[in-house]
This record gives sequence, structure tokens and C-alpha cells, in this order.
Amino acid sequence: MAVVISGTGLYTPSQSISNDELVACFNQYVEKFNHTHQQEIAEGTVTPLSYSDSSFIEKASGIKSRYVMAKEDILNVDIMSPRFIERGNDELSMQAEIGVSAAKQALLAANKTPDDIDLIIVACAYTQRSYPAMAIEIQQALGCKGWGFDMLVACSAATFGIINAANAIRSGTAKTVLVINPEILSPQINYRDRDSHFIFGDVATASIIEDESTANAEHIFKIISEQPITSFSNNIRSNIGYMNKCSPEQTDDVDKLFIQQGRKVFKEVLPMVSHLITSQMDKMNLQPSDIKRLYLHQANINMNNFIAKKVLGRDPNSSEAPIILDEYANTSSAGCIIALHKYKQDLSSGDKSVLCSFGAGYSACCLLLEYV
Ligand code: CO8
Repeated sequence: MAVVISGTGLYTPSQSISNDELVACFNQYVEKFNHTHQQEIAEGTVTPLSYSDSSFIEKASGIKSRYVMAKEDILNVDIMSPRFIERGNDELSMQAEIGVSAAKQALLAANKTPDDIDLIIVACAYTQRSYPAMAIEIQQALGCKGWGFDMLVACSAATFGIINAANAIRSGTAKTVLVINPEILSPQINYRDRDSHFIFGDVATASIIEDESTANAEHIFKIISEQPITSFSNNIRSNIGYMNKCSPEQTDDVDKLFIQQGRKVFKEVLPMVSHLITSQMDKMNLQPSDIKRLYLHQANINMNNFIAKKVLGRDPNSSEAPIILDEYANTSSAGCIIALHKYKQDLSSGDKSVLCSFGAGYSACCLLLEYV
């Protein structure tokens, strides 16, 4: 039996923040902080904050802008966080809403209706509550039967979700699976941290996974090989969780937001991912010249160029390893799915591509795909 990805969907928030807007707010905060603490800074008991810089951000990461669910208060120097009105239990939650939007597009692209779906997997970096599962709320919103569950694997959630979907199809517990990645990351960003305030954006993606024999979509990718890998690291971490309120004096500490040692991540993850992809290509007897496209996790343009060069044995051109993080920034697990969603029109039957995620955990996952 061959399992395929037969449709994808993308929800993009209506509001976007440019590097210049983000940096202007951050630098206002720095000025305020340094002014408020000028005496301690002069006495040497407080370290002054440094300014952020749009050109650094673009050069170091490739990011030019990011979409967010609620822009206004992120750019308010007295708040520097999105603010949402809490919805009632009888309303569709925000994360389910954007998931439904991406899911409807994926259904359309795959020529499927909600009746065809018998498993929904919500796979992302954070769910907005512990239960009921976002997947079960989306199941009800779409009117699907069957079953659903949530899973969290940070930036590798989408690919791990697709593997789980494929295994459910192979085992016979599902026929057609909707994997949804509603990534609302802006509430977890420390907008007062120069090293990470620019990295993430909000988005939702969705994919339909099914048996090749039932697929009748315009764009179909057969999964010809898959390999996940994990290796524990504290270099990307968030300590937010349901036990935080048991230590009330630490609830607002910065480790309850996203923190990372970016340089270390860069150095440690690159060899891990390059080896994951090339060893899988070896196993499948694929040469670099066989690979038409690399749909890589979108964290950093320099990282992606490095990995693509290792895999292809030469510098990639922009169509071989498409970049979407200039517009979307890092959208955790959704990044590689956005790249696949947007850059597939020119593929021909038999073309091979790599769909590969990597991130916190560490976790990484490589799928080799064949365009049908
Ligand atoms: N403006 C100006 N200067 C800056 C800024 C800034 N905004 N930020 C840092 N600098 C300075 C630094 O202080 C440093 O100065 P100095 O040399 O004097 O010490 C200098 O610039 C260079 O800093 P770095 O060495 O840190 O710069 P890098 O070239 O390494 O770039 C990056 C920083 C872009 C963060 C880069 O290291 C990177 O992308 N690393 C990989 C990170 C990565 O892939 N992480 C994956 C995380 S995503 C994930 O797993 C999902 C988690 C779940 C989602 C979380 C949602 C919130």
C-alpha cells in the first residue's frame, strides 16, 4: 500500500509586522529601560540593553516580516504581547478556527468532503488548552466522524503528524486523515528579548493523507520513505505548563516563554539534519541529481542553504530549496508545509522531493516524496 499527501491548505492571518515596525517598538522599550535604570547602569549594577536592528535580522535569519493574529498590542511598548478576548466555551476557539480554515482548503485541494475524513490529528508546538483536544473540536466544527487527537513535537509536529497519519492508514484504523498545524506562536515570544523577538509568526496549515488508491487530486505526493529522529537538548526550551501556578513566584520568569541558544542550535542541528537526509537518500538509492525540491523547515535562510548544499553537493538555486520565512518568519511545524503548498506547480510525475523538519527536542523528520 502507498500513502500519499493529496492536498494542502494554508491560513494566513490578515495582519503582518515588518522588521522595521518590530524594531521600532523594541528600541523604544530599550530607551525606556535604559532611562529608568540610568543610575544603576552608571553604578554598574544593571547592564544597559542594546538596540535591535532590522538589517541584522534580515542578514542573520532571512526574515523580513511575520503574520500575527493581533498586531496592535505587540507593538505597544507598555504591553509587547498580543491580547485576545477570551472566547466562551460555546464559541469556536481561536486555534480551532484557523485550523478549520486551513483544513477546508486542504479538503478542497484533495477533492474530499468532511464525510471522507475519519481521523483528525492536530500537530503543532502548543495547544491553547489541554482538553478537550483541539482535534475533537475541529472534528465537530467540520462535521467529521471517526476520531481525533492532538500531538506536540515543536517544529517537527507536522511531519511527525503525517507519519502518524500514514501509520493509521497502514494499520487500518483510518482511511483518510486530516493533519492540521495551527501555529499561534506570538503569545510565546518574549518581545523584550533582542535575540529572539523577531523569530516567529502565526499561521495554520493542513494536509490530507490517504491511500494512493483513493486519491484523485491535482497534486499528489507519494511518501516513499520516512524517518523521524529525536535527541534531547535544552538549547530550545519553554517551561510554560499547567504546573506553573504551583510556583507563583516564578510564573512570569522569562523561561516560561521561548528561549534558545541560537548559535548552538545552528551548529548542532545542521549535521544532524544533513545526515538524516543524506542517509535516507542512500537507503533509497537516490542521488543528489534525483532530488528536484527540498521543502525544509523554515527557521533560518542560512541554515536551509547550508543543508541544501550538503544534500545537493552544490549551492541550491531558489527554486530547489524554496524560502517562505522572508514573509512568514519561523512558523514552527507549518514552515515546510507552507513551502510545499506554495511551490509545487512545476513538478512533473516521478520528481522526488524532500520534506524535512527540525527543531526543539531536538526533533527532526525527513520524508522522501515522489510526485505522482
Ligand atoms: N539586532 C542586532 N543585533 C543582534 C540582535 C538583534 N535583534 N540579536 C542578536 N544580536 C547580536 C548578538 O548580541 C551578537 O552580538 P555579539 O557578537 O556582540 O555577541 C551578534 O548579534 C550575533 O548574534 P548571534 O551569534 O546570536 O547571531 P546568529 O548569526 O547566530 O543569528 C539566530 C541568530 C538568527 C537566532 C540564529 O542563531 C539561528 O537562527 N539559529 C537557529 C535557531 C533555530 O533554528 N532554532 C529553532 C527554533 S524553532 C523551534 O524549534 C520551534 C519551537 C517552538 C516554537 C516557539 C514559538 C515561540
